[in-house]
Amino acid sequence: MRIDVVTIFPEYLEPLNVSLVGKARARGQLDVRLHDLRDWTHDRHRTVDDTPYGGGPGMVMKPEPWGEALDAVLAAGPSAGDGAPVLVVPTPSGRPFTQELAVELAARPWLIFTPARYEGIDRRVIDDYAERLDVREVSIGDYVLAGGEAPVLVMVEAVARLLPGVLGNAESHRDDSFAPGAMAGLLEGPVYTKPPEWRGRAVPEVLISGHHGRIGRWRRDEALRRTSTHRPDLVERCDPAALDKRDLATLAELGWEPGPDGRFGRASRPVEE
Ligand code: JAH
Repeated sequence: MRIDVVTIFPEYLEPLNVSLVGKARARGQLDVRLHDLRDWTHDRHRTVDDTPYGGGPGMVMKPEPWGEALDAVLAAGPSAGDGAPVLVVPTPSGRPFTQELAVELAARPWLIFTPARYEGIDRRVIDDYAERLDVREVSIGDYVLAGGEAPVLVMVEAVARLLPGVLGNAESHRDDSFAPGAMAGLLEGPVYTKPPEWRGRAVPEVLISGHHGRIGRWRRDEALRRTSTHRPDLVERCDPAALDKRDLATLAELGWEPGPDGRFGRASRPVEE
């Protein structure tokens, strides 16, 4: 896979040289190219921002450097026919970045990321490239950062680990909480390793029992408990058909019951008018 990133802070993306992504690059599984947006400015101060039309706080990224940068990156990309790029624009006003989107992006041959700073990029840039490219405005969560570089690090790692041959067996992704179908969209429960006792805390007996049936059941109950506590929205969204009798009993103990719509709700929820 080829990934281009256009940014005014290429040094912010140094972590792409490390660990899983760095190794994938060293092995030739991932070709990441960083570009300094200021290389496509023409004034003494290498200006990339200007005041917003209509007034208001902050600055907006000028369209011309982005247009020249993206045209140059597109012209220097993998040979035509190898597949059109997806343009990924991190923004707090984007669609949520999910495991599903990571899987979709991992199947594409070429991604171009355009992390902004200030109040974002002049709208016309996104609108212009959306006429020619698959453009995805994406948010990695409901908080505001100082720019899109950290989200690029997040998204590149989420995508890179899905590429063929990047993850070793020890870290295989079958059981990822958000892997489609893994645990019916549940969060993973706790994990333990040696020693069997640490600071007076024992590893749950069942995990040392060797009873694989009981272990699987215990893990599923823990996953349900954790999901109920941390992500009740995932329980509400969960397909009851993906759950067995024991799951339903555990959820009932946690205060959940299937509603008339077949979805889960808290048992004592008020009846809707
Ligand atoms: C902030 C440009 N979803 C997290 C996120 C993504 C992007 C930005 N902030 C938060 C951002 C300033 C300028 C992008």
